[in-house]
Amino acid sequence: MDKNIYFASDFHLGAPNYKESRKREERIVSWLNFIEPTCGELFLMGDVFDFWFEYGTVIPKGFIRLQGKLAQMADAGIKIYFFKGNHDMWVNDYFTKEIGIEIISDELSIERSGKKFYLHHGDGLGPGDAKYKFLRKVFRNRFCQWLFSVLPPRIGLFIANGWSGNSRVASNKKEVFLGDENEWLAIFAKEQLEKEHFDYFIFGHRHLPLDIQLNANSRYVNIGEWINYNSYGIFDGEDLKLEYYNSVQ
Ligand SMILES: [Mn+2]
Repeated sequence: MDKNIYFASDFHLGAPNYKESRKREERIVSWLNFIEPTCGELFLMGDVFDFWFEYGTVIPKGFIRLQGKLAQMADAGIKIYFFKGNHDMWVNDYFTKEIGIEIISDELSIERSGKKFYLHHGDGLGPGDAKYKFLRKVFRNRFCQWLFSVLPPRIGLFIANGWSGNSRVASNKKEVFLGDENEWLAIFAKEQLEKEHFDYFIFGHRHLPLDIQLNANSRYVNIGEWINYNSYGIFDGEDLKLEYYNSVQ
């Protein structure tokens, strides 16, 4: 492995308003410029957009700088993955056709330089949150998606923006660490470890950068979000690190 692998999630572009989102998008593009020379693979691990829905021939307006930058990186040979988050699970084939991005619907396990990674956005895993787990089934149901798709975008996006307006990003509620024993994605990871070894579990969704030792050989790293933290994961072939992007560096 002669280049690094980068992991980032929860940009929530579009929220809480156009101005704030544009500033964040420029910060993300600046980070992509910064990592590009050392980037072999880029994992965008969900909630890149606060809302995304692809109609048959129409996509939401905006986010053009990010899309242009990703297209340029992909054209230069960088492999890019896009995980469905709970806010942008309605991606279809646009980014694959247009940019060459690989869409990941649920978990992905990979092996790089002899290390095993378990990757997932993090939604709907572990104990609790029965309400969301039910909604996730509805949101991912083909028939429900078809019903939404036949609404005119003006109405569909109005509903979606109302929904997003209630999200954690809109209220910018700061997440609090619950302790190693109570963090539900740590609980989920420990359950997985009983079945199969992984060196690293990487999730987003928590909106809180975390680095938790699960046992002597496994860690759970949460890559945080880009509203407050600008946090990301980097694997250099030896070890996985949680870092923070400072745009003035
Ligand atoms: Mn999120």
